[in-house]
This record gives sequence, C-alpha cells and structure tokens, in this order.
Amino acid sequence: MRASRRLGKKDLHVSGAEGIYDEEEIPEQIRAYYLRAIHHSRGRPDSVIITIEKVRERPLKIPLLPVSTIHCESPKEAKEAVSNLLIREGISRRAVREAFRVVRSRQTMRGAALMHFESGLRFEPDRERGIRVSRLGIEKAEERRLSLRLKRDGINTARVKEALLLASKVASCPGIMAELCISDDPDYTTGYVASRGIGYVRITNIKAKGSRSGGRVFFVHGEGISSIIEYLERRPVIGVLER
Ligand code: WAQ
Ligand code: MG
Repeated sequence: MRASRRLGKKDLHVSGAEGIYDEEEIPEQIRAYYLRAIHHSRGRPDSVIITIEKVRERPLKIPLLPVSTIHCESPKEAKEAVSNLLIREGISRRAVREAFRVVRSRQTMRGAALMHFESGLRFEPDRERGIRVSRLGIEKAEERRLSLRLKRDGINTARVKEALLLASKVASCPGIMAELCISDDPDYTTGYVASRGIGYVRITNIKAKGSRSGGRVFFVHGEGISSIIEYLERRPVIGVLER
C-alpha cells in the first residue's frame, strides 16, 4: 500500500506498508490497508495505491532478530547510544553522521537510503524514493508466538511486529552490515538499530514528539548493490522465531 498527498507539484509520502498473505485474506487486508492509509498521523492522503501480486517463488525462511530496548531520555542521548552501537558494528563516524542527516531531514523518503559504511556515500538509484523493502511475511502460528513474546515486554503492536520483520529481512541480506530506523510519524518517537550481531535494538526518544522527519538507512560494504536491491525489493521471505 502506498498513500500520498499532492502538494503543488510534489507527492508527499503519507504511509506505506506491505505483506505476504494467503489468498483468502486479501479482501480483509485490502480493507485494513485502506483504513490505515486514510487514518494516518501524517495526514489524510488523496491517493491510495494498493498493488496485489502473486508470489511465485517459495519464500525463504529467515530468523527474526532478538529484541531489546535501550531507554534514552532525549534525542541527544539516543544519538549517542545509536552512534556507539553502529561504530561497534564497524560503521565509520562519518557514515553515522551522514545517516543522521538522512533520518533527521525534513525531506522524508518513501524507502531507505543505501549507504557505504565508511564514506557515507549513497547507492540508491532514486534518492527521493529510496529502496523499498517488500515481499515479507510471517505465518499465522508464528505470529501468535511472536505476539506472546512481545506481550511480556508490553510491546505487542502491529508496528513493532512489522518493523521487526522488516529489520530481520534487511539483516538477512548479504552485504548489509546494519540498519538505522526512525519513524516519520509525528507521534512515534521510538526507533531502532539492527544487525545480525546486535539484534533488533529499540531506542526510545530517538526524536522529539511532533517531528515529521524520519527514515531508514542500510549500511553496506559497497559491492553487489544490484543484488542487494533485488533481494530487498523482490525476494519473498517469511520470518521465523528462533526456538
Ligand atoms: N522499505 C524501506 N524503507 C521503508 C519501508 C520499507 N518497506 N517502510 C518505511 N520505510 C522508511 C521510510 O523512509 C519511512 O519514512 C521510514 O522508513 C519510517 O517508516 O520497535 O514506524 O513506517 O517500537 O514510519 C520502529 C520502531 C518504527 C518500532 C518504525 O517506521 C518499535 C516505523 P515508518
Ligand atoms: Mg511512517
């Protein structure tokens, strides 16, 4: 689903979402995506596009990352925590600085930036759109187990589940070292840093309440960019919990 609003000549991104579903679920999912698009904290869209495609490949099973939370008091403290985690994962200070420039920009993208881990240079072919991770799902029974686990920490929401699934797909992609994410929704101030090594690390107060900025950055080694994009945008994956 992709919802946007026209402002002059520009299409402002309002919200987007994607999933893999059984055919019987499609009517209810279309309704859910539609309702979600029109009741969004970024405002009311004047265009909602829902695309349905048959998945022909057998989805790849990928492990869901383990979840943890770092409680920060302010965006300044959060930036410090994020920097420490990313530097520990081998990302340069310069790339971290560039990444914050992307996710704190008022010009939000629909997708993610692909950034070199050292130089901070960017590889995504379309800078306004970015790379859009798609074709990701979770089986019903598995989702129930995930819900139970998240409930223990009081974070069993659709938002957390979707972000965890997306981060797990990104982390499973060869050539990607780590991800930084901040929501572009003005009322949602928890973001995360993720990688196979550190898992899915939630960071509270990563931005000020009311801010419309946000975004995602995937840090890459710099080789095989076209296979990375193909994997993220096209390869069907299903998340599974580690036992
Ligand atoms: N692929 C690539 N980038 C995306 C995608 C996608 N499928 N969906 C969103 N983005 C980018 C885009 O630039 C958005 O502006 C930005 O990410 C934020 O998207 O554990 O809600 O959907 O408490 O607003 C994370 C923390 C919440 C959840 C993330 O992101 C938790 C969130 P949003
Ligand atoms: Mg959003």
